[in-house]
Formats: sequence, C-alpha cells, structure tokens
Amino acid sequence: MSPSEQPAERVTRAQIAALFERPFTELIFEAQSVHRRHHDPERIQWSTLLSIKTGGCPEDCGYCAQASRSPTGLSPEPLAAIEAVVASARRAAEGGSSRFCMGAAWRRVAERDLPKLEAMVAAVKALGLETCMTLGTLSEGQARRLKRAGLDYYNHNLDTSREYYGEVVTTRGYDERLETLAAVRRAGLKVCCGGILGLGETRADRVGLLWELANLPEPPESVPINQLVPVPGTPAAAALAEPVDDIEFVRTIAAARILMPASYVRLSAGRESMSEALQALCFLAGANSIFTGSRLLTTPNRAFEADRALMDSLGLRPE
Ligand code: SAM
Ligand code: DTB
Ligand code: SF4
Repeated sequence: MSPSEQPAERVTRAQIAALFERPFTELIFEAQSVHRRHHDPERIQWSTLLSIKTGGCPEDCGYCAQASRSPTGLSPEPLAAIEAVVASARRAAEGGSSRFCMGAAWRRVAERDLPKLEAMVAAVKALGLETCMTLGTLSEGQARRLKRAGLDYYNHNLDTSREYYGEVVTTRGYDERLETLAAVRRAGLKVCCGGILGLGETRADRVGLLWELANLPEPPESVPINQLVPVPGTPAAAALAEPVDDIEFVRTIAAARILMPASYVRLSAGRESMSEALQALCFLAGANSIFTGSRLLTTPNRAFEADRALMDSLGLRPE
C-alpha cells in the first residue's frame, strides 16, 4: 500500500479495548442501537458456501483442513465442473440463500483457470444470486476480469492481529493479504474480510484484528467472524485451539458492529457447536448474516431447515 493510500487512523486500539471493557449490557445496548440506525433489525442475510477446488493447498494456515502439510485425511479435488457449481448454487437459492460463495484452496489464481472462473460467476449470477469468491492472492487485473463476469464480493480474511498472524500462518504475510484487499478494492469489488476466534489469541489480538478491519481505507462491506472449527490433523486443533468464552465472543461481535456500522457482520463458521441462545445473543449484538446449508467448505454446518426454524422462533426473516 502506498503512503497516499494509508488511511488516517479512524479508531485507536485503546478505544477498541475500551469497548471490550464496557459493562456487557451497555455494550450490547450500544451495538443494537447502532445496528438499528443502519440495518433492518428483523433481517438476516443468508450466504451459502461451496468448495470449488478442495485440498492440496501449499499454504500452511494452521486452522485449515485443506493445507497439504496438515494430515487431515481430506482427499484433494480439482476445480469443479461448472454444471456441478450451478446445481449447488440452485440448491442454495431454493434453500433461501441470496449469496453464493465459491472457495478454492489455492495460493494464488492461475491465469489458465480464469476463463472457467468467469463462466462460473456468470452462471451463478444468472440464477439471481449475489456472487462471492475466495481464491487466495488475486491481482487487480484478475479482480477486474471477475468483476466484469459478475462477481460482487471477494473474501480474503486477515484472520487475527498482525502480531499473532505469524503463529498461525508462516507461508504468507499480513502485507500480502492487505495488498490483495487493496487490489480487490481498486477493481471495484465489494470486500468480505474478517477473522477467526479461538486460535489461542489474546483479547489484545482480537482488538488488533478489529483495529485493522476498521482502519482499512474503506471498511469491508462484509465482516465474517468465524469461531474455530477444530479439524483433527491441523496445528490449530493440536496446539493453538483455546475455546473462546461465549461472552467474549459476543463482545467481539458487538465491537465489530459498533466499529463498522454499515457492514454486514456475519456469524460464520462454528455455529454447529453454538447454542441457539448464543446465536440469538450474537444477533442482538449486531450480527446480521450467517452461512446456511449443511456444509461450509469442508466441515458440516446447520441444515437450511434448522436455520429456518431458528429464524421463525426469533421472528427474524432471511434476506
Ligand atoms: N484459500 C482462501 C484464503 O486463504 O483466503 C480462502 C479459503 S479459507 C478456507 C477462508 C477463511 O475461512 C479463512 O481465512 C478462515 O478465516 C476461515 N476458516 C478456514 N478454516 C476454518 C476453520 N477450521 N474454522 C474456522 N474458520 C475457518
Ligand atoms: C469465512 O470467513 N469463512 C468461510 C468463508 N469465509 C470462506 C469458510 C469457513 C470454513 C470453515 C472450515 C471448513 O469448512 O473447511
Ligand atoms: Fe490454503 Fe486458504 Fe486453507 Fe490457507 S485458508 S491453507 S490459503 S485454503
């Protein structure tokens, strides 16, 4: 990022830390108040994931089932056929999702794969769904081509604080992640960028992650907050994982909502192991998006029917 693109700091780490320290009821009240000024409090956005190229990834992200160096027992699969992607997107639309997110376990996008990716985006878009992809490092030129094909969002997470990142990933640096995010922005795509809790990070790291996100030149339109799904064979499951206290998790959601008022804050991976009461508290704290459908990328998720019942019981409507 050139110095001219460097934003003035909108919010300091001390201010974010102070949010976390507020009495819980005050924090949630403020988050819900901010939420109501920017969003319909009865609506929850639904996104559905599909892994379009699974496993065999050369990166070493410690939480990931798809890193080739982690013995997770996952069978690698090549880039999916367009017909299979469209069939899956159609099921997502029928299930009630409005956005379809396609993920590939690559370090970066190879030029030879672009035509097929463009065709996938166009075909999913033609079903009336919003489109999102997460493919690793992306150049501005590639981002522009995907946008022309109909891509709405690009997901690329910062995952944790800059200070803790090296404990989780060694094959790619924080600045490379920021460069891809800048390229995606310059191409005019919407940005989906968030992180994971439960990697053994401290509250200061959670503050650091939110500080990075809230001080991006423009805040991400979509902020996924994942709770680690421990996958046997990954370093995260073996060494890093430390369950996050439920209240601390909700505080993080509330702080994200206050710091990025207009963004969608997505309660992302990890919902399978959360009680419905905890999920309801996350919605009260300003989460207004979820991943739906019985699979995330490689791990299980709640079925559409279970989430429809949850929405009904809370009087919320999918969007
Ligand atoms: N390969 C792409 C990349 O690295 O940007 C995208 C795929 S990656 C699976 C997308 C995000 O999912 C990660 O950045 C991480 O935040 C989240 N994620 C991956 N595995 C996870 C797990 N086991 N538990 C929770 N979140 C996970
Ligand atoms: C995000 O933040 N979470 C999604 C999506 N972006 C690509 C992925 C969650 C993956 C969970 C582990 C798995 O299923 O492999
Ligand atoms: Fe590869 Fe993405 Fe998994 Fe990292 S998170 S190992 S880059 S698929």
